[in-house]
Amino acid sequence: MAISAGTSAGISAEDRRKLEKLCQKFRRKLIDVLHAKQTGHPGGSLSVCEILVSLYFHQANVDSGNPGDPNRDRIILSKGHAAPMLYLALAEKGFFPYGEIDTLRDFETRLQGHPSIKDTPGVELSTGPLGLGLSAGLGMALALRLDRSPARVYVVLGDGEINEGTVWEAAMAAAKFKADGLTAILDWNRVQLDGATDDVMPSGDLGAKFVAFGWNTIHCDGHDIGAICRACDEAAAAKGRPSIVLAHTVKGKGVSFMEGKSAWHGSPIKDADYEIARRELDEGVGA
Ligand SMILES: Cc1ncc(C[n+]2csc(CCOP(=O)(O)OP(=O)(O)O)c2C)c(N)n1
Ligand SMILES: [Mg+2]
Repeated sequence: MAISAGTSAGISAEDRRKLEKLCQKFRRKLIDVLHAKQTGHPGGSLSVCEILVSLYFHQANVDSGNPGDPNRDRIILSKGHAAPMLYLALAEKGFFPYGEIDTLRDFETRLQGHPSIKDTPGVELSTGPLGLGLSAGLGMALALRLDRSPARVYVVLGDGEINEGTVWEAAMAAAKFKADGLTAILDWNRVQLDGATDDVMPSGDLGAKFVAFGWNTIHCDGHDIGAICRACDEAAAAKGRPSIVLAHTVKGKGVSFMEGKSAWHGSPIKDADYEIARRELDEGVGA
């Protein structure tokens, strides 16, 4: 796909439109595969779609033709259960054939239920147990700085995930070490596995919390590709501290009956629901 990847100077209207189309394609394929497999995580995959597409197809320097480039940017999907959307992005980037997504969660597939650095080309960190990605990403950012690399590290977090104490240890350490090569992006959909995030564990004003921890904090609409790219540019320009993009999203985005519902965190998609979801995505309802 002819998109000016790896630039960090905003996104043109034409490129934005191409990426919006890519999101539509990914959402349809995601629903097809999760229905066919009767497994997976629709809600969190749909909510992170524009975030991953903005990173892989515009913001980050990631090239499947040169996967070992020491100066590549690193993208970590710390909320690893959204692996199906990650696999669609990696396939479209050319790390493996697009059709391989149809093997999702099959016995001996390279595309397991959660990302595996050992098995899946393009994956930078095995994730699934929540709370690990920010610490690992911080370590990568510090190592890259020692190597005088221009590469950035992007860590995509879930808002339920940040209940994990390790996230806040990493938040403290990232500020202490002035890790300005690190950008966290919070998929702030306000829903987690079995309820509203604020019912399970109230997190209050997350922007104020990260500011208090010494971070540069940027809010954006997490389904607006232009806004995500601008926020990431702003993050890259901030020196002497790490940045977090608080991306306001909707869990299940694009399928009306899934939107905002924890019931669709990890439920298999039955035939009748599949028909409705597919029709809505074809017609662009809710997207
Ligand atoms: C350490 C750990 N505890 C519990 C789980 C089970 N789990 C998987 S997803 C999830 C909820 C995550 O919610 P959130 O981070 O908000 O993700 P999203 O809404 O983006 O799907 C939980 C509790 C896990 N994977 N790891
Ligand atoms: Mg959530």
